[in-house]
Amino acid sequence: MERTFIMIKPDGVQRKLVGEVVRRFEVKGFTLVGLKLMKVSKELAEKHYDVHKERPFFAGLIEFITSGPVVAMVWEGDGVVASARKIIGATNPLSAEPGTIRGDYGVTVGRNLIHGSDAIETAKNEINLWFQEEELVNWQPTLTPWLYE
Ligand code: IDP
Ligand code: MG
Repeated sequence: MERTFIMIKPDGVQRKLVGEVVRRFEVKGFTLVGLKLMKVSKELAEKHYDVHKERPFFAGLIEFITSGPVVAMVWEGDGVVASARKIIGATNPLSAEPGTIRGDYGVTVGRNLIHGSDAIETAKNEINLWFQEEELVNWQPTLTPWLYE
């Protein structure tokens, strides 16, 4: 089954949006298979955002991500990688559609609340970077027949 890596950034945690974000993925029909509240080291933040290391906003982004606790999660379900990106909304919250997390709660790109993997391969790498295998729980929700034909 497909999995994606989702992280509620420090602004999302400070703004008490953890429950709201988890709720949106749960009610959509995805399955939570890993979750932890953690302070992010500079090393982990830099690895996670390595693709952006030459960008002008990189230093600020690393400072922000390491500034307070984040909630790291792994969610599972058919098509979860692309669907999660839709639930999250566009990178710039002012361009994100109402009804998306960033569209409903954010006003600026440097405080856009949440991260979601952008492709299946990226998701695999990010899950490996953030979670040990034993931190992920393989389980079959009882409502599976009510979500999948
Ligand atoms: P994504 O999070 O929607 O995948 P990316 O382009 O991969 O967006 O950028 C990663 C993160 O870097 C963004 O979520 C945002 O926090 C930050 N970021 C991107 N562009 C800017 C910018 O122009 N200024 C400040 N921060 C930015
Ligand atoms: Mg990205």
